[in-house]
Amino acid sequence: AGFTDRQEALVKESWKVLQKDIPRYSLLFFTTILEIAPAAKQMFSFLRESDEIPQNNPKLKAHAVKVFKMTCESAVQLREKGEVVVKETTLKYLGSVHLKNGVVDPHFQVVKEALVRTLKEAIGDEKWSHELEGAWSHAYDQLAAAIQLEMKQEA
Ligand code: HEM
Ligand code: ISQ
Repeated sequence: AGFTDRQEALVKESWKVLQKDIPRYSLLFFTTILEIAPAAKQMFSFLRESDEIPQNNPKLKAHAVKVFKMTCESAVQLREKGEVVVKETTLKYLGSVHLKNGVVDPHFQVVKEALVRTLKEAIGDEKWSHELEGAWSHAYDQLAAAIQLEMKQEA
């Protein structure tokens, strides 16, 4: 299904809020993933060597930002074209990175839940809405589906 102007605007506005404190929200995003699925720790190279979650890890930050940004871009594409199209080379690369690191389907639900919780913390309860959650969830699901399909084709 497509996406309304309003849904797109909601996603874009909340992405701006996240951008106000990238170090905080990328760390919160990551911490929440591990809170929901502690075993996922082993999959991340920047964590395997350390006991604690690194507080200011450039890789962690950059990857987390990419997830936020790509989801936001997916929202724009859903509104413009009614579907999410990821550049072929990006999709191939992300498919292989996730496959290689042992990511499986249920993990995508974990990351989605962590993304939503992080957003909720950033936006605040007063401004939070089901509409906002629905818009991000939908954009994320479409993006995740593209990556998952690529992973299956490569496996
Ligand atoms: C790496 C995006 C879902 C685990 C990455 C990278 C990006 C990314 C951009 C960095 C690739 C690089 O430059 O090396 C996404 C997006 C997702 C998604 C857009 C969903 C829409 C997931 C899920 C998991 C996961 C569900 C499992 C919990 C990982 C791992 C790495 C990675 C383990 C490698 C990190 C490392 O050791 O360097 N992801 N990801 N990702 N992702 Fe995801
Ligand atoms: C990689 N893939 C999905 C989510 C992530 C969150 C934080 C850091 C890296 C990630």
